[in-house]
Amino acid sequence: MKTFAAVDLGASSGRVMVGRVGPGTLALEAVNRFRNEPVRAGGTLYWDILALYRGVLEGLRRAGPVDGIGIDSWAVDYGLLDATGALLGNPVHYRDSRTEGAAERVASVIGEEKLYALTGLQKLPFNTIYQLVAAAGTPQLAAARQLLMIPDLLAYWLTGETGAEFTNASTTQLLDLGSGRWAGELMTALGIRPTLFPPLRAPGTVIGPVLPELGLGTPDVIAVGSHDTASAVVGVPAAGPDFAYISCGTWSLVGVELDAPVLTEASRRANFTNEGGVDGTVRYLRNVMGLWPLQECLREWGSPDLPALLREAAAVPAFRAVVDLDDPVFLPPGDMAGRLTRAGDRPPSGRAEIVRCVLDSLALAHRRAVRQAQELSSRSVGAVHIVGGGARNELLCQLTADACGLPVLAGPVEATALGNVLVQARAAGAISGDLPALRARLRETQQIVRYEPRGDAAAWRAAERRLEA
Ligand code: ADP
Ligand code: LRH
Repeated sequence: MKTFAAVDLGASSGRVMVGRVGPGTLALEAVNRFRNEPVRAGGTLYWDILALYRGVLEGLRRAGPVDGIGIDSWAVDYGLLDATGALLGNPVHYRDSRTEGAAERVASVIGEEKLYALTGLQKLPFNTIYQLVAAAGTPQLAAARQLLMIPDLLAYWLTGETGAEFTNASTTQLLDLGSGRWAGELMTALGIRPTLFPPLRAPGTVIGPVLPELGLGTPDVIAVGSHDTASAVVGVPAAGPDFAYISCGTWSLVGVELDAPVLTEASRRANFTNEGGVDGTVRYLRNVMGLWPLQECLREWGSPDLPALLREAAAVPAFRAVVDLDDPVFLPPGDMAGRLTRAGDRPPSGRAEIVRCVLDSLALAHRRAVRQAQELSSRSVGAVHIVGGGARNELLCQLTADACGLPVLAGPVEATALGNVLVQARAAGAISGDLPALRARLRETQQIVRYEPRGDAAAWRAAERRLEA
């Protein structure tokens, strides 16, 4: 039996999990969970990176001796290091407003069609490329010698080694999809210094041993799919290739797994992305607003009991209010209940109706993305897997099955940590096999709940038409 620590930092919370892997065994235990609370200071929204690092260190201390450590986190954000290796300021949160107008500046240098052909990425206002263009000319960027994505920054603090893990690098929109290398010419054309970017490293490679002075022993830190969504998709317990996944937490990442990117004009217009996955796969997906609006409402309402609120929402009649959750108006934090109320064609009133509005609307957005993913990639789908915290939301899982007209297989909730552990375990020789083999192990060991679609297709079509009106 071998033991691996998975550090998984989501936008709403972080955790350190211990995974035990042996013949027929894959067991996961949480040793530390901590909230991820951004801080606004001087008008900028930051991640509290040192609080997160403290949570990681505490988790690794509690984990005890392990055979490997893997780190994943949300994508696109980074820390800058100066010439001595010191962190230059707190990493800025992707929901900060500094990127306003940056996409237009990039488009004036490289056309959107060309950028899509080169990088395969959907246009999200907070992609690293736009963040760096927004930061152009700041003394901080001028002083920077190295840019490390969040998981790579934590790995640097643990090992002293720098590098850029491939799956997360693919979310920067600064990676050449064809060659799998940094897009140096694109960077130069945009005034971004290519020397900021360390060499790429593949999931499954050893980064280095933990520094002895940290008092955690010296296990190897192993590169995993360090983009949390890459690890989550490894952790989808699918039986064959004909599945769609929804990695459902702060975001819903909705798509299919492919062997090759889809770079058609229709795909670009539908804002589908081709992110780099583990074992050379392509995560062909769309970012749907996810449970973020619900999280923000709960924050505003002083964190009421979520299961109780979901029971009340289940009793609200369907489709009283629906909103287009793809609208970027919902991206920033604050006044979420107000924005939802103003956006609905029939304004929801009261907490239960607002929650129901979010869930009906999210199921509608899932439906649209699952359908588009199939159409655009020509991959037909027999079931939808929901993994992540959203798999605990029975109402959302059922509504998604209804909306998609497909069975939903919900779980594991901790698919990301499981994907992280599996890639480490394979690198360390504790298990072997390709992604289907890793997923077979998940099916044998993890609890999965099945939701059958209830046949009210006409009602979903009618609700969809209300959004189009
Ligand atoms: P992230 O990685 O983006 O931080 P998670 O995968 O941890 O997100 O999922 C967090 C979400 O899980 C929360 O927004 C919440 O809606 C949902 N969730 C957590 N606990 C429950 C629960 N008991 N019932 C229903 N949903 C839950
Ligand atoms: C989910 C996620 C997603 C990105 C977003 C910034 O946590 O990594 O895949 O688009 O955060």
